Amino acid sequence: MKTGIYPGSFDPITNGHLDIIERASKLCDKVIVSVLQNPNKNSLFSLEERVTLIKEAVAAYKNVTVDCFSGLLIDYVKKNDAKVIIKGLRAVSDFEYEFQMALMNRKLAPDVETIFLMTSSENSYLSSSLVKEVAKFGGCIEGLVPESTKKAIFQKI
Ligand code: COD
Repeated sequence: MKTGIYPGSFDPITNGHLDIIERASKLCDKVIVSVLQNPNKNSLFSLEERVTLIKEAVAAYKNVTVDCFSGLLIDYVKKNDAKVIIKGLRAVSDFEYEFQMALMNRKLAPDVETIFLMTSSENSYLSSSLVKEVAKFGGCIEGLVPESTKKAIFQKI
């Protein structure tokens, strides 16, 4: 597998995302983690902050780079000459939405495959929004996000 694109909002990156990135980096020659620039979404972190936090978290993986995109994912995938989209799957609730997106992306570009990596059991309940909510109300987010992300969340809140 050559270049794999792992897209997402990453607001912010969690250990669930990081686990998918680490596993994808063993399957692909190169992984591009790409943050969606979505001005309509009310994000806690700016695009630049999200990119910086991911860069800090993936520094140890030499074949992983971090980027951002706007517009259609499939156009970005083609622009990077990639043939693989990497997605993480948690519960059944992820499946319906991801399945729909995978089919639409295949319709738009039949030669691009979406590969799903199952979450690790210890991360199956983890999402960026839950982490933000727990932190907002003073709960412990130790072990749920990379260390530098944890600091950044508490600085923001
Ligand atoms: N364990 C495993 N995987 C996880 C975990 C976890 N704990 N948490 C999240 N993930 C996976 C998600 O399932 C997803 O695959 C990925 O990590 C990113 O997650 P998020 O929540 O940061 O990002 P999303 O789901 O909001 O990202 C959605 C996209 C940006 C990929 C999507 O909206 C998109 O492609 N938008 C571009 C516009 C477009 O092309 N639209 C048409 C689509 S057909």
